[in-house]
Amino acid sequence: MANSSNFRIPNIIINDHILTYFYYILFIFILNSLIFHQEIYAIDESFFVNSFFEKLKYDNNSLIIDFPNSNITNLTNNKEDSIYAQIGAFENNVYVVWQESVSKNLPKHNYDIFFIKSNDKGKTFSMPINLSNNTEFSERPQIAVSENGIFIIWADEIDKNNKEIMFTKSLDNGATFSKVINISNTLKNSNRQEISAYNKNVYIVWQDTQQNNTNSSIMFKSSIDGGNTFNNSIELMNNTDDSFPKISSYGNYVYVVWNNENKENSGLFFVRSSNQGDNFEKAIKIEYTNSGESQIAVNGNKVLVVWGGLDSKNIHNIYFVNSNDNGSTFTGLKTVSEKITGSSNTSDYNQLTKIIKNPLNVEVNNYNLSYIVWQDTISQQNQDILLTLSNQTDNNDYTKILNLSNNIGVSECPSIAISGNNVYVIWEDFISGNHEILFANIYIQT
Ligand SMILES: [Ca+2]
Ligand SMILES: [Ca+2]
Ligand SMILES: [Ca+2]
Ligand SMILES: [Ca+2]
Repeated sequence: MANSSNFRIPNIIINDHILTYFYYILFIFILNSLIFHQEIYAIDESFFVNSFFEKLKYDNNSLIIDFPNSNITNLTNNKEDSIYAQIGAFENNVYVVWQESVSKNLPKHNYDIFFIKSNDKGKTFSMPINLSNNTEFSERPQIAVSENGIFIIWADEIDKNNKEIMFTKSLDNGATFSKVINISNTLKNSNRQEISAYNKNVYIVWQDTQQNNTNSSIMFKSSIDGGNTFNNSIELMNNTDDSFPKISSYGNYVYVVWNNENKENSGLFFVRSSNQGDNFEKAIKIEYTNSGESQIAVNGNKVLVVWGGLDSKNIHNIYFVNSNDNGSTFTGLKTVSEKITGSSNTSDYNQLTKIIKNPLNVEVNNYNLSYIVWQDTISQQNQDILLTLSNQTDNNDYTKILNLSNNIGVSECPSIAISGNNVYVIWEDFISGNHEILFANIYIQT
């Protein structure tokens, strides 16, 4: 009996162990399939290396190349109104924020700010996190990413005449976010916010507008401890009209650009700080006339300022200026049309100026290449998302234009992020009767 017991006991233990192990494996399998089914799948970059990129590089028949629809991912895919998405990237990570209606169980019209992330260069995305999760109308999220964290802002309508800029950050790669804080904290209407981050430095600009007044101030606020504390706000300019301040940073430099439609002082303005936003030099006017909503991107000492039109102002081309000395001096005015064709006297130039009809919501990113993405009018009913790029190091001209959305209906409000050879563009599209956030991963072979 003793022998038999001795023989059997270990067997039972082993069986129990195997059973426990089996249940564990089963549990993991079920958990995995649950998580997996909730993830969003995007396309693989290998496609582009073999076919799309070759077409982009060698197709001489067309100035505009259609991006394949089959390689666009719907990131939201819900019945809610999903709009105004922005994207950030760092190493293999891609982060997306957007504004979405959350009408369920609420007496009033409400939107919240949602966040998703990918850890595999946009192949799969996590489930959304609601960052604002409040009853105020939450709008226009912006995102900045550095090796020190993910920094996100948006505007909450506290009451009818007062919006405030809200801030949250994640220091664990988007797993959790800090308590939301009010950055602007003024009685004026605070909106049109933008954010930039460099290491632990976080910089925010917005527009503060007095009640019943179109004139507004360009406001700036900085943190040099990863968004734990913020310095007092600085007013960069007052008495501006229809301004859309934009911000970028690198090293100790902080750069801000904005448009001013106020007739007394109209133009495109640029100002920089060389001491992490402690104070700013005198603002300069980059362009006196013809300016619209601008964007700015920085890589090392290279500064690129780009602008298209406004809703109220059609300027028929995309303009830009470069600086190679941290914004001390800028090149003369250039247009994307002439940079692609090399001359304003060619038929290609004329063709391009027909393609670039009314560029809006221009976004730009500076890496080894610089990229410009915008929304443009294809027909009365259709707008599409267009992208072009240039090789900065060789100072080459811009290449062809890619039509990324390439669909019927209004595609609008693009945002771009770059990490390595991956260029990520998202935008808002009206498909199946509601707005969705669409995602394109353009693999650039260099
Ligand atoms: Ca939707
Ligand atoms: Ca809300
Ligand atoms: Ca305010
Ligand atoms: Ca379209």
